[in-house]
Amino acid sequence: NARAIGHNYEKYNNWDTIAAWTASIAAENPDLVSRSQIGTTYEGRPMYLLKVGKSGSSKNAVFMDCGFHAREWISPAFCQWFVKEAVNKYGTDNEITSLLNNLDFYILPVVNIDGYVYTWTNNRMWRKTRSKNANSNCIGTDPNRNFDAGWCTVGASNNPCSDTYCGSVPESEKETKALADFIRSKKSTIKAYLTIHSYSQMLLFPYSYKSSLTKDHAELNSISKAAVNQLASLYNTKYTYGSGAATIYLAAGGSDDWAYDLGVKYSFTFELRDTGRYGFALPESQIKATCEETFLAVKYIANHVLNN
Ligand code: ING
Ligand code: ZN
Repeated sequence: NARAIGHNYEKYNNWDTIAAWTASIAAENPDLVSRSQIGTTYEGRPMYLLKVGKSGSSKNAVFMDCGFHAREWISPAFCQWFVKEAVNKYGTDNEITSLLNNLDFYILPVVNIDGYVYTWTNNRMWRKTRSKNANSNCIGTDPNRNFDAGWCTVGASNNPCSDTYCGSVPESEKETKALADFIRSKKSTIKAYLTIHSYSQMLLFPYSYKSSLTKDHAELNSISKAAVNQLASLYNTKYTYGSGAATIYLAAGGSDDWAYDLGVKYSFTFELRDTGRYGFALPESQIKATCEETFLAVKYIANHVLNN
């Protein structure tokens, strides 16, 4: 199928192109990739999920999502890159072959599809979903304030006009509900949750909704240190790391904190390039290097999951 073969991984792709790509990458790699739909967005778009891994019984899984926030375009670009690298290197690269033989990767290339479409058509800097709010003319909820983890207690707003509006209730958004339902349904096999944002060059782990440290803090901190060292080994890109509360800001309702409290120990938020020069408008010329370096960090975490 020429569509995925000719897919341009070094450009930002619109939703129609990404949706078509999910079909063709699965069709071209039936032994490694399968596509399902975990839900439908507020505006009615299908939320496609790719399962990447050699078929086998009772495998543990890593879940990774991209495109929570509409304007963070480098994030969906990374999910596409990740799937391409996995299928292209399977069978020749020993490390990737072993990862795909022993783990399944669930990849959700765009969570907030309606918002992503809106950044292509109306407002490049849109962040939230596109759902209507009762008693307000303002649109949208911040999907990363909409999870049931200290919901709306800190670093979030109950004003529908705010960019960090937490929503009317936890999982009020069809998109966050679909994601949470999927993870709950596969709770026993999902060992890692990775959510890809930009920008700031940080690797964050729970908690963000409170300042106290998790019981796994020492382990998550040492994984993060090693993962950012891997990332920097390629182009010397510097990442900071630590709990969200101590590293970026106190913010409740994030998906990584929710996944961790559900029992997914290896729960991380990536904040990809850059540190503010271009911000959300990271030039396409940086897609390749950003994805290559990030791939090393994700691979490190996946190997840790496999060996622990
Ligand atoms: N940053 C994240 C945000 O949603 C974050 C930081 C991570 C908050 C984890 C809460 C939990 O604000 C970006 N750039 O979106
Ligand atoms: Zn974000």
